[in-house]
Amino acid sequence: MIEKIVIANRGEIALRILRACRELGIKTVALHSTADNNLMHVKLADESVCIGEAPATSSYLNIPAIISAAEITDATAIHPGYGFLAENADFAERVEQSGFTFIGPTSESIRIMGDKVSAIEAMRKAGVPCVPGSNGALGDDPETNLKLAREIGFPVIIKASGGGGGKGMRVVHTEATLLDAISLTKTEAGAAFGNDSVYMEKFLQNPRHVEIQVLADGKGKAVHLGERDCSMQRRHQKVVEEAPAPGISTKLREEIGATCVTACEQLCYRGAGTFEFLYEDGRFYFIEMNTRIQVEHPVTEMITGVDLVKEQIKIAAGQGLFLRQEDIKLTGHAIECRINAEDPTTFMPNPGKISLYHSPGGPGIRVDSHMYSSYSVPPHYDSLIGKLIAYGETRETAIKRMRNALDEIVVDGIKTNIPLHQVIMRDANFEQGGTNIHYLEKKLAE
Ligand code: MV4
Repeated sequence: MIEKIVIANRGEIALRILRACRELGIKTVALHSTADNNLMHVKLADESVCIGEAPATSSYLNIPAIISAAEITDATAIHPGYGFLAENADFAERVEQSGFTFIGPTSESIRIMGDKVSAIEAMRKAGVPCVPGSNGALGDDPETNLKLAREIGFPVIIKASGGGGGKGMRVVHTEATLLDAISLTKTEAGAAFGNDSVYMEKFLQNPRHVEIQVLADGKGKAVHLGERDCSMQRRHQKVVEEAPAPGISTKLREEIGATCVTACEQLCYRGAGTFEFLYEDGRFYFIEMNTRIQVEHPVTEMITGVDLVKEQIKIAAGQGLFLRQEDIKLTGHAIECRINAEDPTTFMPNPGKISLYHSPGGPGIRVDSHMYSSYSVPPHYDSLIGKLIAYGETRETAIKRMRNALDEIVVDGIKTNIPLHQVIMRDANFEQGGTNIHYLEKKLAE
């Protein structure tokens, strides 16, 4: 087994990784910036190393500093969490070249999935349903591109191959604007990602964002853990997630899940992964694959009873995957509210000192947070300060528990989006279930 893990992240996920390590009897090294001396997991870790100044580029994105810290502490593995370097193939490669275990997929898998054109190509070959589109990078012949768009049918969307998560895309409604949109997106992509390759897809007007969680052993064996619905979002930031997705039948889940498993097996994928789909009119369309543990992983853990972070570590340690598909049973319903240090009406970040924190509780309530009374939320990073997760035998029960938890939780001294969650949890359409990716933004505009 791995003896000592470097946690190359901060905040709630660093604490989540530390908790998994504790359960597995693995020692922990917390890496942190000068702004993060007082993080909860830094206090709890066996060892800690300050790796740089507050800006992430000096610390959490500083590859030599992270590898040096692993060397001086005699760690054997590095967990990247999410964000920062989690999906940086060069980082994964340098971790392994330096003799450490990267807790995640191979750098090759990360590289393939990081390039959206190659990810889609790999998925199409593996039989995963994709959005009708160019099936590859666009060339620069105007007539060919116009013909392609006509065949796909307007509206189409031009996406940067090096983008993802909402960066570098442009919707095109008419033939007249297509060629300019392609050149603009190419220019922007070149500047933003150092890769001006773009591709075209049919633009789906009212989809839901439904994603499938997988675990794979890297030797051709994989399982899926059902889906999450992450449609409740604003400007590509997820606000509420839930599992299972309302209205997905067992048959459809098993079908799309089995397809993802086959793809993992064909690609010899290793570790935890998420297949992102757009879901519209009862059909799934693959858009991207995430090669990390995701923020919203707890809702899957709640309905499956599987500890995804522990599984990531066990797979990285070479223990393989003991879970079989038939062992994975989805029970009940789980909802996650992301708690951000931000103004609930303007969405502006609102860092500062938490004068008082009181955690909610009761049956089915889980809190993944590094918050405590007197903790100061630094201004340098993402504003996520915690995740409130409610589980219930039914979706109705989960919603009721979430409402109670939101009414119980106290976070004083800074503004948070808790009031927004209180509104969403009492929204009639949310209660109904199955709202699409535009729902929250439309509601907020009213
Ligand atoms: C799309 C789409 C509609 N049609 N692709 C945005 C983030 C990135 N992961 C992909 N995105 C989209 N791709 C086609 N062909 C709409 C979106 C999209 C979206 C997707 C998921 C969650 C929220 C979204 C918000 C706006 C647009």
